[in-house]
Amino acid sequence: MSEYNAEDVRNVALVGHAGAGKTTLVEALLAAAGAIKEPGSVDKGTAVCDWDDMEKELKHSLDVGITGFTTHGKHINLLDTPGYPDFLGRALSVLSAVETTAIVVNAENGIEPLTQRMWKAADKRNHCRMFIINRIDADGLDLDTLTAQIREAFGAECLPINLPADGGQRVIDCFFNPSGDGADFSSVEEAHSQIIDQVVEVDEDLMERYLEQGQALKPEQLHDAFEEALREAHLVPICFCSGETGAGIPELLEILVRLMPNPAEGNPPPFMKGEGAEQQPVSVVPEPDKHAVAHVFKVINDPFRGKISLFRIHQGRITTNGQLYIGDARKPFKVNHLYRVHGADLIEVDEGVPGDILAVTRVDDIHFDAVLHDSHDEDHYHLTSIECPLPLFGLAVNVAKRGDEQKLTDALHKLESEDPCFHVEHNAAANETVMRGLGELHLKVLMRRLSEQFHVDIETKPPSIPYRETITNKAEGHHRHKKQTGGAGQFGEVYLRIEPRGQGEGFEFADETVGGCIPNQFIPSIEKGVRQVLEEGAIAGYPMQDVRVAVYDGKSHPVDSKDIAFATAGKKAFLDAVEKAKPAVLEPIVKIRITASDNHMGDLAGDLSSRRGRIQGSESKSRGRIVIDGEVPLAELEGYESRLKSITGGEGSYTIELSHYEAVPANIQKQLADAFQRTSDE
Ligand SMILES: Nc1nc2c(ncn2[C@@H]2O[C@H](COP(=O)(O)OP(=O)(O)O)[C@@H](O)[C@H]2O)c(=O)[nH]1
Ligand SMILES: [Mg+2]
Repeated sequence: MSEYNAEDVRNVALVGHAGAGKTTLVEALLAAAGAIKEPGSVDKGTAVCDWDDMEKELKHSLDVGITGFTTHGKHINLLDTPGYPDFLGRALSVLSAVETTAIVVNAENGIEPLTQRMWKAADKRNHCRMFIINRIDADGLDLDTLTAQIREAFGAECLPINLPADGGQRVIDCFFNPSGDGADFSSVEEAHSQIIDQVVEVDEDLMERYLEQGQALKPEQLHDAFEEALREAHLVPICFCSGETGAGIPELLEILVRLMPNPAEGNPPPFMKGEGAEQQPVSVVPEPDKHAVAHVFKVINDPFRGKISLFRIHQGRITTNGQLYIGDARKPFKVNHLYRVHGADLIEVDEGVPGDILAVTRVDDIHFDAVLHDSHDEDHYHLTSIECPLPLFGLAVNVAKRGDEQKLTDALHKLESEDPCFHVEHNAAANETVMRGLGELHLKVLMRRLSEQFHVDIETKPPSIPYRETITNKAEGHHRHKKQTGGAGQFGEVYLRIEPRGQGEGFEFADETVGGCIPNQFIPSIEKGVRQVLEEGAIAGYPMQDVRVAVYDGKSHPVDSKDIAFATAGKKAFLDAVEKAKPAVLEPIVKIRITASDNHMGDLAGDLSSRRGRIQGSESKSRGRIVIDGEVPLAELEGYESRLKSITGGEGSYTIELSHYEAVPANIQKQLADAFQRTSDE
């Protein structure tokens, strides 16, 4: 039996930029709730959620850390996430397991890139949100201004629910028991009435009692309206604390216990049934007596414990010895053991209720994002997925020792299954395997796992750039394929027109022949020939995109015309047309955002323009920081990480995302075409 019910569960993801103090906060909360004797430390390698060897060594979270504790009859699960943009995929994927996203802000640094990114993600997911301003023990803070900045960036619905006092040494509650003075800014009274005003706006009866009858409302009377305000993001509480000194930690705990939503109070999870245009939203509710429905938000391939699959129960109960289906599978697996997660430890339990976050081990068929359920009624269910950024940092990998190829493939496959932002692709044109991630650190960490956990030694090199080909003019092409050698001959003749389409519009093929000059059955053969060129490229060996091809005339032969003859004629007629249609090689252009100290602005701008980049804007941040936005060809970013570190003395960082494709300069197009000529002549 579970020691608590669904309504007692609180699931909270701690998100925000690296260094904000999320992992330290988990320690402080665990200690305040009595779940651990004393808080551990990230710096000493004793924190519950930074348990991995590499995390201890780097003193930073690289992956999600999960723990839970029971206090005041409530069970609180904390999902600690990494704050480096490199590990964004891992941070984003836990959002499907919680109702509440708590965005932790470093009081000294203020709003940082990941603060904004995670706010957007929580907003998309319709999460109840709160801000935790941490590290209020630091000297020389201006928390009044920071609060104003947060309200300006994220809306006036963000309101302090407690206030720092005595220069951040303690925190005064402004909601449950608002009394006392000495707040470092604003006043308890003002903060209290701002919150109440905001909450009563979602409930007319309450509003009337409060505004017209002047009734003082107790926290209990406000509870339902408070939850509604959270659900609608009509209220986003801001609270203050220091994970280091413990100031504000009991207050934060009280907010989690008494105010943050239980599974029924949060917005319902976006479950869908069916695929594509056919899919329909379905209701999944946190009631224990319904069919079980759980969602796998993370899998870990552990060298000792095998595959660990972490899931959140959204409906029904899951018990040991029960059976669960994975997605649409016909055969269930038996739940031999169920575990709760506490950092590195798996603690055996015999039952999970709605809202619970649990794990099973060694069920190899479970994959990331799978839905587990105990009745075929819930076949074809899936949870709307979280949008992850496209991984653009690539490295071509090869085994260092011949014979290890299969080992490498298997290991890469496992890593890919754990991380939504890590992709492995095979580039047939260049015959290379390319791994792609969100940043150099991301790939570095995964490479270490390849060697330490999977014992594969690899060699890496920069990957070929994913160029594309297209045409820029209309043209016509013709080919007559005729072969007469001994026995049966081959004959097919094709005339076609091609024209460019808009970027992203794709390929279109049309049959505009009249009078049956080409028998119907050969039209698909011609398309097959054209598609072969699209895949292999016409001028430089890269896939061709955004073209319209219309076959308008041709000839056939009653005996010698066959599939192969028209495929060849189609291919060559298309190549003939491309040659006259001003073909172009396109390259990926990325949006780049660089964060650094503002005295490096000049050097960074100069370096970017030497890489054919352009700066589109910059914004000054507090403490002499600057954020620079620009565009640059992906091909020019080779080695950028180390260049940036050397310009900024190690402190600068950057992120990229795909913007669009653009024609390469003529000299580069010539180089690429010449290289293609050479390899195809070999
Ligand atoms: N002064 C101070 N330092 C803190 C506080 N919280 C965390 N730190 C330190 O900040 C660094 C980063 O903390 P960590 O918990 O790893 O941040 P995370 O990246 O958000 O998980 C560590 O050196 C912590 O000891 C705080 O409230 N005050
Ligand atoms: Mg951390």
